[in-house]
Amino acid sequence: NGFNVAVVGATGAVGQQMIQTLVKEKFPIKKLTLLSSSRSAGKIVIVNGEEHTVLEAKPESFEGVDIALFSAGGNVSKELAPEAVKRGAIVVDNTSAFRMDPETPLVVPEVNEGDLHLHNGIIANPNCSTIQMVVALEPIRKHFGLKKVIVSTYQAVSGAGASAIEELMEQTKSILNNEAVEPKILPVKSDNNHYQIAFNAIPQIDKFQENGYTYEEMKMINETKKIMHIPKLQVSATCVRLPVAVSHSESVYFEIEADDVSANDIKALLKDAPGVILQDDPENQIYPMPANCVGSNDVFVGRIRNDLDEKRGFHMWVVSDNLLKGAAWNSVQIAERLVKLGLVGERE
Ligand code: 11C
Repeated sequence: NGFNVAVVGATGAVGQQMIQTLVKEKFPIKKLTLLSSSRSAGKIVIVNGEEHTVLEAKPESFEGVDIALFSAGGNVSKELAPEAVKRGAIVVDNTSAFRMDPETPLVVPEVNEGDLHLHNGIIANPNCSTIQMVVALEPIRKHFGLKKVIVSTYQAVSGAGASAIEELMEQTKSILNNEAVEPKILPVKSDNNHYQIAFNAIPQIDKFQENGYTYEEMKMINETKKIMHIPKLQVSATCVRLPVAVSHSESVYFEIEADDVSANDIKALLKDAPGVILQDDPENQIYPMPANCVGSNDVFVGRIRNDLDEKRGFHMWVVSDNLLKGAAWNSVQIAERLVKLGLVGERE
């Protein structure tokens, strides 16, 4: 009993975490199919002690598949997600291919699980930096209303894939050995210039758009409005890459609609919020840090304080494992919710 599950992009940084999360969360799997581009096909992946050969993803690969988790890049999703749907699968897509399509729900279960009912075969998993921010903002929106958000991110290199983690490690070693570095991947592999990430901070994640914002920044802006169902929300973002391997951090400024709300009210709310762990005790130097969040499915929040000039304005610090809540766990959580809501058919 269980479901036929396919993971597309099974050898990537997120794909690997998807497989581990399916196992860790004991997702009811009848058959697991691991798929990838032709480049990685043939690789062996061990799942629960069993060897699985990664197969090249083709339209026919999805025959008999109930749930397909995609994380192999937008072009693969654009080509193959509709093929999977045609063959009866529900797709949870962790790329930007369908996120802003009005017909495709963009879901973070703690925020807008109800949107799952509107699916047409594909559910989009938001960008990692968006997910952790909206998990922290949603309880605030619900109780006090939300008017404005300004976020600055401090993002881990794993967001740019396994090769970017390698680049950070190699550069760090070279610099410590007084050797020259030759950046090849960050900030964006396909862009013209590449910069050192070790001992540095790069204020570019993804390509620049005509309006001067990067695509990562525009994802945070547009996806937040869609997930939270507030098209008029004022949102701005500055996204920065740091020499951290895993877990994104964010400094979030937000303005609420309600009057007479204190930082303690916000803390009390977040203490019991789903998917949130409050770590906020400045006297004892307790606050979230990326190194402590790796491997956890939760979103960690701390440093909650009132703005000194704007009485409806607050600041907070939000950290989460970008490969888990930001990607693999949110996708598997969506799959779990689809099962619970009876939106995916179990096969005999
Ligand atoms: C990064 N946020 O840290 C990106 C990675 O749209 O799912 C996630 C890309 C995406 O580079």
